[in-house]
Amino acid sequence: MALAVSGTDAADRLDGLTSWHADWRGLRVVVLGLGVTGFAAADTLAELGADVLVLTSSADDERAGLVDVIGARLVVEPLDDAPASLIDHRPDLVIASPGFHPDHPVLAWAEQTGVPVWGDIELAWRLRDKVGDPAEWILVTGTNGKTTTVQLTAAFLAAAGLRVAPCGNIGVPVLDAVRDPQGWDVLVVELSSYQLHHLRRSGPGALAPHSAVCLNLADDHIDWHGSFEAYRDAKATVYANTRVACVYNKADENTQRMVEDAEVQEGARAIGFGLGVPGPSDFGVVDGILCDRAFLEDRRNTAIELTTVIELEARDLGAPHVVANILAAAALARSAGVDPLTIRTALESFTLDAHRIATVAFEDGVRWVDDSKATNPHAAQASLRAFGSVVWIAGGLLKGVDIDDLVRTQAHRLRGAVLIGVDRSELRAAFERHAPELPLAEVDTDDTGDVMPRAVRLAAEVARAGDTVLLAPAAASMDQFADYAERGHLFTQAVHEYLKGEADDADAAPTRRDDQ
Ligand code: UMA
Repeated sequence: MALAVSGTDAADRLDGLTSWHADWRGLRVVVLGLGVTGFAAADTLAELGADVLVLTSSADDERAGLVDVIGARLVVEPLDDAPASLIDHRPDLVIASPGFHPDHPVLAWAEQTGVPVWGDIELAWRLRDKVGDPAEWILVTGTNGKTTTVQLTAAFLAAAGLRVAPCGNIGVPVLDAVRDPQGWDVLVVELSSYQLHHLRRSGPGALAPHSAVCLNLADDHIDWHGSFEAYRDAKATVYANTRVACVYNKADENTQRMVEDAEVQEGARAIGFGLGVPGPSDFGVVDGILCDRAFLEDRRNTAIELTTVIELEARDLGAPHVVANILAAAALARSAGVDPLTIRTALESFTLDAHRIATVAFEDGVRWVDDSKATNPHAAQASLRAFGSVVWIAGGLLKGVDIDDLVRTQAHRLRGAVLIGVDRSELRAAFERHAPELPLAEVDTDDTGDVMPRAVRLAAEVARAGDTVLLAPAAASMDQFADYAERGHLFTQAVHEYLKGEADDADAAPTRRDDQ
């Protein structure tokens, strides 16, 4: 029987594991989950010689089949409790995939027994010296706009000739980026609140990013974190130990306070961004010109032009929240030395991902917009604000957040609303309270294929020339769709079919005598 290492020895050993080239051999690790994160963690640790057990309540067959090949073991079981396989493995360390809730029985067991838990992001940080000089890390979080801001920042850095990898919550595990043999100059890391929850702010595994931003903060994932305060505290971790620039949103006090309270490194600057006139050390907008008033010598008296709102509108990038994302990304890129002209040039070829405030049709004066990515009230509010008169398609899974304020503050711009999804009653109640006169229609089917055709028909009945029919559900999609992308895709398809049907009907209609 192997001799048990004392708790102190195990902790000392883990403290020393801050490099790819450290000795990870024989370390007993339990990896929780076998999604993209769990697989990347198991693969990495097995390559380093650790003794890896993957525990998960479900796994797809392809990944499950590969666990053996990479030299790890897999146990698939319900995980309602700490299973015997976990206890028998006697782990020195648990690596939790982001989706594991903080109260998960295995994490509760780890806490009770004193076994450290790391997220995949800490593991990746410790291993960042695998290929040549470690890349700089730029961190992006926030309730909304993370992925767009990561893509913008990466586009600006790439246009400046840097080797840059967007990764993290965007869908590519940071461990995959760190292990890429080609090496990178900069990783632009999107962090979810789940990933931030598992990060420590000090000690050997604490991140020290080049720059960081929390774009905004609003109710989301409250069911996961337990309270808004816990969610906010997780998000605030993004700024810990920042070395160069802490970028915050001037329109969101929470983000400013996070920067004020953050323990950063000597010399790190606070840089604000916002849609108003920038102060010295800010990014903002003056007379339709986006400007940098932070990274220049004479910031008291001058500012540098980055681009204009008109140019952005011409490229479908003019919605206020998109302009805010561009300012934040420009601040991060400028903090890394990218020049203003490079940013302007990169914007000329930048396009938003699908389902983000995308105009999918314009017919008879009505604009049809797919913003299926607006999965919470804060995102839906930003979307609604971009238009004058709106027929709003809303609803889905509300994830425990309050919809009341959104309905109250946005009702004035609505021509009507069409409610979809399982949490319709909460939305309906909010409309009854704040806009009882507003035309309201409901789609009560659960049939995935039928929801959008019906919603589109109902919306078309109320829409007038000059209106926008906006899918910005303010809710998650999983009650009726595989994900927000499927929801947006089915909406777009339904819009095109509806408009085609209308056109065919018009063609087929007998010509009236007085038209001749
Ligand atoms: N699992 C359990 N028990 C649990 C939870 C999960 O056994 O209680 C298992 C599942 O059976 C599965 C695996 O864990 O085998 C899934 O792990 P995961 O949910 O952490 O998902 P990954 O595939 O590892 O993807 C994660 C992020 N997912 C979540 O945070 C839920 C991805 O973000 C991210 O792109 C990826 O890591 C790489 O970093 C997705 C997301 O929805 C896009 N994020 C949320 C958001 O953006 O709102 C936070």
